[in-house]
Amino acid sequence: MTPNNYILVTANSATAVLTGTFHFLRLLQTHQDISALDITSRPRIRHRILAHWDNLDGSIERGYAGRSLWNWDELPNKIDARYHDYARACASIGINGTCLNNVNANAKSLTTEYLEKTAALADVFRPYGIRVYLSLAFSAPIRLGGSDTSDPRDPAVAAWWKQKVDEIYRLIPDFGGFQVKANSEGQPGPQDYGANHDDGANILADALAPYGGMLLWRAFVYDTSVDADRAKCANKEFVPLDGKFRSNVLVQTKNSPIDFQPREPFHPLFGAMKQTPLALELQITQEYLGQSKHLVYLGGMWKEILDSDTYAKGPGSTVARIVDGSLYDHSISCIIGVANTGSDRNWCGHHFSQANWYAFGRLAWDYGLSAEAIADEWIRMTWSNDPRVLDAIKTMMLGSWEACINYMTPLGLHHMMREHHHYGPDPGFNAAPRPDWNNVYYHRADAKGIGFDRSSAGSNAVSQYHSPLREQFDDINTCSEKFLLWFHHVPWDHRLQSGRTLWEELRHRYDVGIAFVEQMRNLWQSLQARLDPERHAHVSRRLEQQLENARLWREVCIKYFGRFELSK
Ligand code: GCV
Repeated sequence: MTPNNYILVTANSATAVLTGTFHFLRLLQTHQDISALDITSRPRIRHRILAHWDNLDGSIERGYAGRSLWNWDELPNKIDARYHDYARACASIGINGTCLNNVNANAKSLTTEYLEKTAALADVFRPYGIRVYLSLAFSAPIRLGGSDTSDPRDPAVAAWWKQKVDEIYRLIPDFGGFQVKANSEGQPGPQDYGANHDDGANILADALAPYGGMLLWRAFVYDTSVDADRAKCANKEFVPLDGKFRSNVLVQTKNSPIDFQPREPFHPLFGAMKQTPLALELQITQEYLGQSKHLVYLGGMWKEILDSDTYAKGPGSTVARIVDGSLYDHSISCIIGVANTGSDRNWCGHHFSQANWYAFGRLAWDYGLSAEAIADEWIRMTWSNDPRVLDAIKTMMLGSWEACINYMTPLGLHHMMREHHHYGPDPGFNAAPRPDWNNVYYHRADAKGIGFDRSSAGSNAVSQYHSPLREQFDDINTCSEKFLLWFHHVPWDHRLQSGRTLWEELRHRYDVGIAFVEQMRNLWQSLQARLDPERHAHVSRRLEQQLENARLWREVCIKYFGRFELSK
């Protein structure tokens, strides 16, 4: 037999052989040349986790694809076939962890009854190389342990956590660790007792350490007493704690400072904590990007974040190099994506939302891949290798994120959606119980102009970025127009690069965004004969809804902002 007569997939572990095999299948499915394969691949980020905001009652916070996949009532006895399908899909794109429950956690998930259910899922996922993680309620020692405190400095509290973790590892020997949302949006945490994030994280980390478990402590905090600008709060709370966390703690940071808006600059915590590994949290479920009604491919958005240069150690200090641990030489690294899966037949509510699940896994494995290359793979494997189909869908996907920004929040606008459910526009909303839950807090439109002044003359959020970014963002003339209204309050008649005034440009952007959705609809129609009727019809209906909603964004926003512009 000559060497050309066989194909060898080999690796340093059984799971890695599985990953390699999936890679080979991908080459076949995407019609690649396999005559002279010589591929070596290793993940750039070690822990690649899906975070499910799934509640124990089967509902999903920010879930748009039906009920939770986990049927807690039937577990541990009944193992749904879909658990295997889920694990296979995750493994095929290199995902190696799943956090099963909502970060707004119910303490009940740590009871023995629920741990046995979790263990049954862990048994299903193990052969696919996927470890389970749990979100915990910091108040669990009170809720489950009968304690009157969950103060992390109380030795009895630490002992309670230790015995709970021991119990978990007896049931699930390869348990991954915990994800914690503490002192954030009303969740309990160490600050309830005058202790701090490091105290809280460290007792949990100490309990996990003997087993090699990891602690993901979220930095999504925005206490108004810390700073009046929500964007600045996380850095002000966490940077002083750098160096105080145990080595198995990662501070989990959203890609952007406010929330998962259609576009924001990268979170300034990246590059501000050198001694602490930072996990990057992305949102696959499209809470603020049209949910499962809009076709928005997020590959480009995540690339923009990962490729952003923080300049923390000079040029080339990208967010990706902070997350993968290479910039500050951390051996532990993690990326975590808020899942968009549910029990819908098509998994994600919209056939195209699957592309975001796929892109998350592929980028987590290799953030050097381009959004286009990932879209190309996904289209070939999901729809067709037919070049006409490929070209049309690629055009749709690659333009879809920028279109969404344009018809929702162009030029750096952010947080303008309807209250609670976050679908559709409500720029005038001003009735929330806290200022930074109001939309007027973010756009600050008045007769003079529009935008949040975070320059050195305003909230000075720019100071949380390294030079030369700080200076670029600070100056209205050098700040990238994509972040203009995120950093500046800009006069309505300020001229932009296009030669248009701000007001003209805003209106133009809404039109451009809508025109692209119309183009997507037309391209999709042109593919009717080439795709299966059922899926084609489903996506067609969704595109109509998207177009209608995009037009609503334009109508409501132009009407609302027009009042200020006219009064100038
Ligand atoms: C899980 C936003 C979402 C909440 C979410 C929160 C978080 O505020 O709207 O649903 O809660 O982020 O990430 O903790």
